[in-house]
Amino acid sequence: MKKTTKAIVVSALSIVSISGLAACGSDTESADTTVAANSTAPATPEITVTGQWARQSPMATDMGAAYMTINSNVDDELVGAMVDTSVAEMTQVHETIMGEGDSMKMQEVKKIDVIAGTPTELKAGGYHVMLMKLVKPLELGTEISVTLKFAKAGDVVVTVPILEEAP
Ligand SMILES: [Cu+2]
Repeated sequence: MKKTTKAIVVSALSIVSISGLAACGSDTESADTTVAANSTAPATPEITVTGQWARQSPMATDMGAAYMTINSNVDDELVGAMVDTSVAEMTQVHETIMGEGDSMKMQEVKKIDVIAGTPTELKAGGYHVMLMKLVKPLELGTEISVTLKFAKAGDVVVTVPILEEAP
């Protein structure tokens, strides 16, 4: 009986060390990721979004931005975003980049890579979901529904609260 117990302990340890190696290799060579992906059955793409919020929009602007942290169990791509036309007429995925001198500017991005197991942050000064031509101001204490479009996971609908500052 004791021998059996030991054998189980040893195999459990070897599993830990193998997964440890895979984790080290995954951010160096993409070949390692491919090996890891092939060694198990393909996982169903699953997206988890946390910390989502959109800034209360001042009356003077017709633009707003939504921020969040995206987690995925497989490598995926955020390829677009949508809100209902009762909220904003146009929605784009943007990144904020440094312009000339200290100026900041924003540009649309075709996609954001979402790496399995690595949180992808959409935050002020970086990536964000841009709400353009707001139909009405984003009012503190209300919520909007944002549809995120992923290459593999498809549409993911997120309820986004309107806040003054990041939660
Ligand atoms: Cu923007």
